[in-house]
Amino acid sequence: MTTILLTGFEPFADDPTNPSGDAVRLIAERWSGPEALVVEVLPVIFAKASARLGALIAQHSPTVIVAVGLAGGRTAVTPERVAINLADARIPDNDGGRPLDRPIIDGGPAAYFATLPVKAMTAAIAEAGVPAALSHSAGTFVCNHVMFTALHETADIDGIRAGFVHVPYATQDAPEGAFSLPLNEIVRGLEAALRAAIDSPVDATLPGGTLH
Ligand code: PCA
Repeated sequence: MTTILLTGFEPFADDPTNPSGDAVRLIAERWSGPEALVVEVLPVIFAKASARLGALIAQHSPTVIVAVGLAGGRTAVTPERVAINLADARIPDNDGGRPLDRPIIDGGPAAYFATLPVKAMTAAIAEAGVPAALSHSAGTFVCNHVMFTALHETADIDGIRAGFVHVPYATQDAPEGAFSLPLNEIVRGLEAALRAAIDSPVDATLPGGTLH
């Protein structure tokens, strides 16, 4: 049976919750297949998060990996196109770790493109009626770290596609004045993205670039 791996993150910084972790738990409860879905909430700790993801890949041999994280301040659900080989933490992770200007993989490539159909996923989120945009930077914190290591570990394995989606704050826990979406909209957007990731082995040819 085809297995899909979907991850979110625990809360970090000053936020009481993390909609990425809450959303993937809800998706697991509602999942009706036909693929098997493995869901896990990762720690916001550089080394632990990537090690756990590596262990899940080895244990379950998923064909599609979608990791999800919170990008507070974003105004849409955003599939990420690129992960860069750089850890540069503006804030400490949940274990106090704060790498600065460090490669994630010494001697590794500068970047990987997502191997998921990011434009088809963005279109599917929009079709579900949820604000959607393609992103060209996953930042330099734990989310980029997890995306980069997932792509590095799966680079030589045929038949595995991997990528990352950042989500805005959920309305119930958004800081005052911040853009947010109701958690159930985030869930619907992610479900649409996940379905597109599974069903579109080749990406759609659509506009999605940015001018700046
Ligand atoms: N967002 C952070 C790490 C965990 C999360 O949900 C990030 O964008 O790196």
